[in-house]
Amino acid sequence: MLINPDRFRRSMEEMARIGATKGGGVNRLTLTDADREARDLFAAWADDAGLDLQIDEMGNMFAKRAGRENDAPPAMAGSHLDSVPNGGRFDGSLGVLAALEAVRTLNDKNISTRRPIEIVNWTNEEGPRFPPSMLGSGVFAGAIPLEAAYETRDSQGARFLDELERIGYRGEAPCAPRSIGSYLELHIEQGPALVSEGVQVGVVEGIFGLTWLRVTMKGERDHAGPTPMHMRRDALVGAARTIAAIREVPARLHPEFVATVGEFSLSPGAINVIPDDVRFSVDFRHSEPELLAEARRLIEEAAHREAAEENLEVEIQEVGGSTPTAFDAGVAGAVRSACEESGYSHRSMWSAAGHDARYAADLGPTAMIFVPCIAGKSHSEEEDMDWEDAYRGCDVLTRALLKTADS
Ligand code: HGY
Ligand code: MN
Ligand code: MN
Repeated sequence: MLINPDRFRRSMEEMARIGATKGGGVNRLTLTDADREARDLFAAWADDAGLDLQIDEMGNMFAKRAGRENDAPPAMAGSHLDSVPNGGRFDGSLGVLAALEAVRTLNDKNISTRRPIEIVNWTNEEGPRFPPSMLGSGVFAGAIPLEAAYETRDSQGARFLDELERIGYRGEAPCAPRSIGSYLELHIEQGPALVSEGVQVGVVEGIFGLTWLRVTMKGERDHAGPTPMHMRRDALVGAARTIAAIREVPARLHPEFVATVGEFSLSPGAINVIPDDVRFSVDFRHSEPELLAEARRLIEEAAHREAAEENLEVEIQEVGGSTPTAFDAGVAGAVRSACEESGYSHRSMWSAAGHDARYAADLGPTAMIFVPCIAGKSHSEEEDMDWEDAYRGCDVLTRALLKTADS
């Protein structure tokens, strides 16, 4: 291997101590103190590696290693250091710290590259605190207006901009599209394909589109006892029937189609009161835009039908979305030949998880590298991986980055 596995593992384990949870995961919601601590640690390591750190208006961090043609569009590699609530210690940090290990390796071996290399830590890749996901890369790619991102509020009413300033990461550099030579992102697969097939590396050639909705159903609060059933406007019943209908949508569209209701709240939440206000989210994904549009139609149709049935008001708000995107064959080819150089088994695949690579692909040739995680589990404290898989992924990233930085 080109890289130094022990050094890479030590950095991963030190980063995993920030926001560490009792269950072995991490809680590093974007723009919290834990996120700031992770950013500070990454900044210190970037400085130790002699990198020039730029922070932009969205808090995206770009640690630059000079290239022989230092004004050439950079070869970028990165991911994110924020997590979902009680998430895993590999999701995101693997890609940022593998890129750091790649640069440390080039420094050790005194290898220069034509292009500068930029390691990226994207702000708010995950999204649960400040939807939508991939917010920092979305603004960077010009897909999301900066002002809209700044005004986003979390469930406690905290404003994105205020939290970004509070942790001291509202940078000066413009967060706006610029040309990139290439972008590579190493990530755990977060699914079962590589593990079930015993394949070591995924050459990721594209990424699913996703849509996030928030549905509100309002009925009438009343007494659970004397209110006859035919006189009720029960928001929970309408929501429950809608959620059951949403569960049937993927099977009607495609075996790889997915839909999830992850957030749910109701009021007043008292045992003897008919609920009058229920809110829930819907996350649905696929590689074909037409199927995403059809799913949207079916979900909205179900919500309006069940609301009418129970005489409820219904509001459906889109809170995030990105279109399916094919990555670059050339960069995917660099990943493939990096696997062949090291004799790692590999297969082509698409990502059903959202990643910042989706937006990097709008600015330059992009591809991703997947490595297996245990049982394909992620977004949970049990997320885990075999360190040999982490080393192989970092090795492939380093070799592929050498190719794209000299392309
Ligand atoms: O939701 C996603 O797919 C990503 O983990 N934010
Ligand atoms: Mn991730
Ligand atoms: Mn994630």
